[in-house]
This record gives sequence, structure tokens and C-alpha cells, in this order.
Amino acid sequence: MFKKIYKEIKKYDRIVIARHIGVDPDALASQLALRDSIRLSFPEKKVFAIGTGSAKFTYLGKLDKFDDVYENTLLIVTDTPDRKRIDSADPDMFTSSIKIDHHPFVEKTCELEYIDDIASSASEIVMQLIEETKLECNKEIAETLFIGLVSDSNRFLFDSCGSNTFLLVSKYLEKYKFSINKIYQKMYVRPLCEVRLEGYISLNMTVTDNGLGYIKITDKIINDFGVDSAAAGNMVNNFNFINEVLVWATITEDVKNNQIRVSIRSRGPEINKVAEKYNGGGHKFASGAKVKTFDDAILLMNDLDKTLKNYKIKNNI
Ligand SMILES: [Mn+2]
Repeated sequence: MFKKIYKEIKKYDRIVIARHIGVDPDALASQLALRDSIRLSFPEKKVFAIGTGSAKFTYLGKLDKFDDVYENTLLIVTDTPDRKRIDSADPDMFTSSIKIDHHPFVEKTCELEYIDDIASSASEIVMQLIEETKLECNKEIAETLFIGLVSDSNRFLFDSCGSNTFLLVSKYLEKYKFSINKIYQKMYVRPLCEVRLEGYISLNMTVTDNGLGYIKITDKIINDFGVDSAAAGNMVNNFNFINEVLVWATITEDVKNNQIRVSIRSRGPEINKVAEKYNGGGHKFASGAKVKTFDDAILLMNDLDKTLKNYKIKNNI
């Protein structure tokens, strides 16, 4: 399959690379690293990485302005399982299209699809693609891919990190000799206001008897602490490994987009099916949803609580 993807890349002089809306480091890293690798391997090709960026992740690199020419152009979509979540690209507009993804299959969106839903990250798949084809790489590209992988796996915390993950990281470390410590500083140093909000969440989280933990983060709280709403939502990743909590969620008011964003994590039952009922979805143990009101979010919480109750009965917890 990687050979097939490489052949398609070779065939086209114009290539557009897209990924999912609500950009995160893995989406951006897989996209930018693939672009840079294709540019390095084929300097004569025009390659664009498109979509809405985020000031938070500028350290990963810059996106491109697409000139809106679709003839003889290949689209590659990374890290995105479904059509409606592709940022700024419609596969049907392009001459050909390829999907590279690690989410559970949702629907076919591209002509050629490489899906490995046990891979840690889209970045890991791009690492493998570069390893197994003549695509070139350098230290910067290797660092970008490492950041994507580390971010999606929360520093190798999940079972999605298999022996292949470590094998690839080992190969890249040996070849490109980047500093893990320097990269972690770039990724993890954060402002005091965010740490303070984290303290607020710990103190005020609602925890049910079934082991659901959740917190409402209103626009007022976001402003009082001086953080941005994306940072508040991302904080969900910091509440793993609490004895009394098996499923946890942040419910964040996003005034700008007039919606409530719910981020859910689990170390017990699968939660993506529940999230799908509320205009969301994602991975089995890491999902999100967008709802209109806090009341809707509470309905979602009740649903999660029920899921937990059944899970506990089934597993004798
Ligand atoms: Mn990903």
C-alpha cells in the first residue's frame, strides 16, 4: 500500500495536503511533515498544506495559501476519518485522492485509503510511509513527526503505542538525532494561568457514584483565569489516573462559535458511540462532541454515566 501511495505522489506535479478541522498537533504534524518530505524528495512539485491553523502550534511550521487550481492535482487527507471533518477540501474536486488515517473507519472519502486504526497517530503512519518508500526526510521533518506522535499518544501513554511505534521512533532517533528534552520543552511549557485553571478543575469537578467526572467551564471562568477556550478544553488530558474517575469530560463554552465543546476521555468503557449521538465522535477512549447548550451537555453526561453503570455491572467493578 505504501508503494502505491508513493507512486501516486510521484505521478502528480501538484499535491494538496489537508487534515481535520479543529487542528491538533498530530493532524498538523502529519500534514506538514508529509508536505516537507514530498518537497524535499521532489523539489519541482508544487505542494500545499491547507486548512485553518492555530497560533498555539506555529512552532510546527506554516500552512500554505492554496491557489484553487484543481486540475491534475492530488489531494492527500491525513488524520481524518469522515468527509465533514476535512478542513477546506472536497475530495471530489480533485483528480485523485488519498486518505492516511488512524481513526476507526467511518466512511470512504478518498480513492485510495490507508487506515491503520491501531497506529498511535497519523504521524506514525507517515513515519512508516517515509521508511518504506523513497520519500526523503531530515531532522526537522523527523522532529515534527515525533511531536505529532508524542502528542496523540500523550507521551506513549496509550496501548496504541505498540512495538512498531517504538521501532520507528528508535530508527528516527538514530538517524536524525533530535533532542527529546528540547522538543518536550517546546510542547509542554505552559503559562501559570493554565496550571491555575487546572487546580480549579481538580477542586470543582463533579464526580458521580459510577465514576464519571466532569466540569463546566463557562466563558466567565475562561476569562477570569485568562486562558483561551481551546487550552481549557485540552486540559481534559491532564485528568487521567484518578482512582474514583473512569470517564471524565470538560464542558467548555465557546462563545465565539456559539457552542459548547465537550472533550471526553475514558480508561474504562468505549465512549465514541455515545459522543456520536451528540454531534461528535473520535477514538474509542478519546472523543469529543459539540452541543448547543450546557443542558445538552448534561444529557450527554447522563448518557455517559449510564454507559459507565453498565460497564461496571458487566465487569464486576
Ligand atoms: Mn491523530
